[in-house]
Amino acid sequence: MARSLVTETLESLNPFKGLIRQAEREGEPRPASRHDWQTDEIVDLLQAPLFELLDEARAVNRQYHADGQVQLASLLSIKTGACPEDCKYCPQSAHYSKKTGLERESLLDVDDVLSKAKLAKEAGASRFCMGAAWRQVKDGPDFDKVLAMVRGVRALEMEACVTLGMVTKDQADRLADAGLTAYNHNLDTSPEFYGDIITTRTYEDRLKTIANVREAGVEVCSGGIIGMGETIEDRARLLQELATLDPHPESVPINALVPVPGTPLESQAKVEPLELVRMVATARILMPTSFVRLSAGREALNREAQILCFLAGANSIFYGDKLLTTANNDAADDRALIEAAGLRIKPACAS
Ligand code: SAM
Ligand code: DTB
Ligand code: SF4
Repeated sequence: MARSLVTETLESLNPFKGLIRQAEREGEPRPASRHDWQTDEIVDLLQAPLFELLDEARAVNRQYHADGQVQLASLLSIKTGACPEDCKYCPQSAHYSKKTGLERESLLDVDDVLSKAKLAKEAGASRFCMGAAWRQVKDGPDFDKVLAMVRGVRALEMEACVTLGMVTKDQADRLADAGLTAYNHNLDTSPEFYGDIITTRTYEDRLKTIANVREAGVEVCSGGIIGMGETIEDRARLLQELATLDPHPESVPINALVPVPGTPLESQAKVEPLELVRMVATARILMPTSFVRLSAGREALNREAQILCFLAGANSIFYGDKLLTTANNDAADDRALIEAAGLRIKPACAS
């Protein structure tokens, strides 16, 4: 289709640098995913005029996710607290437990976990995510129990995801053999800001675990957190790191900091909802095929802000009244919200 003079004029006037290509794309095949996004391109997207950014994210969403499905992922902490890492945002770190007062709990029994997974499926979840406050996986009886949980969740014909800290290639292979769908390991923030947030393991450690998971043939779930005091460049660099992975992570959780009392980040200012909308929209544009999950911090959003996040390309949420240790939105409210937005719950399947 010929480019109109109006389009060209708008583009030449617009700081968004010609990213408005929606009309030109109608009927065109999907462009290949890019893995070479530059930091300044991503900063431009993050701070584009809001409606321009939303238009672009909507265009990508229409091309790649026309079915309007929202994935419901239920989350369970299978081993809580006493983590040796010092992540400044995390209520489960042993470094802050005197101040947070969080009680540690040892690994749950397989049957208890599977009965919770069954309830989650009955409530409409298609994915069950299990989180352990470990620095890394250790071979032995606890890991064997986690493998049994994964097998049990898969037998319920749900997708199974775990987040257990660092894993070796051999451990990732064992998880793959148990049928694991995805492994969650977040980059959390930019490589430059990372050392201000976590000192007990490196960005390279994180990337290595992600590579081990990918090599084992398990899907990668990796995202980050906004609201920790990072700059817009840090947000761009986080998204750039994620979008440089080839293939892109199949799931990208976008968390807004939940400032838990007793953690070093307890006094951080609340994330402005439109900042979250911008982060979601930019992730959608950069990683068109991924599930972009509106994650922690959703409880602080009103219905309209959540709908804006769906409009911006979020197509997955954590579902159920609890995240790991903090509260999440009411499940019935979420089902009503999805219906009000004209979206549909992604059905469970054995894939
Ligand atoms: N220990 C494992 C790890 O760090 O990979 C798994 C559990 S950890 C709690 C999973 C993720 O939850 C973190 O990477 C972080 O992105 C997110 N998270 C933890 N506490 C949070 C908070 N207070 N607000 C927002 N996100 C948080
Ligand atoms: C992710 O990115 N967010 C989830 C999940 N992956 C494991 C965890 C959010 C935790 C929020 C704080 C808490 O409940 O302890
Ligand atoms: Fe431990 Fe994970 Fe919390 Fe960091 S985010 S303290 S690794 S549970």
